Amino acid sequence: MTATLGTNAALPTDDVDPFSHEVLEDPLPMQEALREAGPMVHLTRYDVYAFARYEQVHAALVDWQDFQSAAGVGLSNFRHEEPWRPPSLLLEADPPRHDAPRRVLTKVLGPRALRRLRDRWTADAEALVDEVLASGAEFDAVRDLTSVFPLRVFPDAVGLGREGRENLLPYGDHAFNAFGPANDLVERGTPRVAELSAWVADRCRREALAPVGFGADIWAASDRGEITPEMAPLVVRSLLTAGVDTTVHGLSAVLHAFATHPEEWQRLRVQPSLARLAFDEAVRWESPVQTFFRTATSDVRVGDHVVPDGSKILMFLGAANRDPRRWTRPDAFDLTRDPSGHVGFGMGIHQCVGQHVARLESEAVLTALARRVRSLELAGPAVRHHNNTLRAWESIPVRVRTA
Ligand code: 8QM
Repeated sequence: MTATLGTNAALPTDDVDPFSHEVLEDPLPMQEALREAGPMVHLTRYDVYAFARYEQVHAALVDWQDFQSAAGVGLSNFRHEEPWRPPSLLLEADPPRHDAPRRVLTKVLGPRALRRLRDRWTADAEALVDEVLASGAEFDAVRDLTSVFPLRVFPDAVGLGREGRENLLPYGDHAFNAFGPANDLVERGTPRVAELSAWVADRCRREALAPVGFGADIWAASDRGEITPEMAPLVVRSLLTAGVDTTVHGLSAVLHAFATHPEEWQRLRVQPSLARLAFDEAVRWESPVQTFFRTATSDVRVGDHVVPDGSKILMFLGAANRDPRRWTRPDAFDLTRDPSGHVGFGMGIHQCVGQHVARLESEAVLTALARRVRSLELAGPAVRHHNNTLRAWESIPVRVRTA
């Protein structure tokens, strides 16, 4: 039976707040409820249409024509609301405007650049892991490792000045909170927004960036006319927004996964080449980026229902990555599975342009650890960090036995 266009009779509804502290602490029960309620659920609290099943999340991600990004990929609808910062030329843009900046970043973060970084990052990871292990058998994996390594290697690769780098994580944390509703998490970040945004904008200027690095490469692309000089600083800003918190929390996810799955750690020790697969499986399992929104460009039919033109669609990437319709034993962190096809990096034209950078960072850290650490376990309760978009850890106390 087909419903009449414009009627949404029998569309399941839910008044859950996906951005409440209770859900952020443990989103899995809500995710299951939304998946089981149906292919699409109306979330009454925010008047948005939610997809929690893999099929619909994947379909929405690849359908940029019906589900646009240019009206914002957070709850805020740029058709009616002023964005908190000039929109990203990549994340918050649709074709054709999206494509030139995307092409530039694809090349800047491509295989050639990564080949130049691999040896250095491998040595940096080994040095950091040696430092941490020398400090004792117990440490905090977030404080000492996962929040340290990306900040040691990524800003240098961008060519960012040394001063003020402590601003990167707070800026990113706020940017990811700002995709959600204006709740207490956003309010807590608001006092520093002007200061942090001004610092980021200043650091994206050509004169502020090193002559070699991703930043300089982006500016060089503007010299070649691939993007305009006005676009260059905003493309650099995308690196600084998307490249730090995500890799910290991705690394935290994989370390927490191993600390709670000792048999998988043994598998990695025996076969360190599993490091890359392990990271992707952790990105599936934890989904450090939990959610993104789209906006319907017309009345869009989804199954028997209709998403009205201009309304917001909330895609639960984390829920899709644990959908039993797509994954066997979805809740298991399992190095014998093939995690490819997960939507933790998105899918389609906006799929994470920095994913190879993230994989290289995690490969360097995991390989260094696997060579030295015989066993890895929690030494106390891990503590969540709440963010409207990110699934994150504040603290992961671990105990290791070295080889
Ligand atoms: C999320 O500013 C940006 O272009 C940007 C910000 C955040 C992301 C991506 C891009 C997905 C990691």
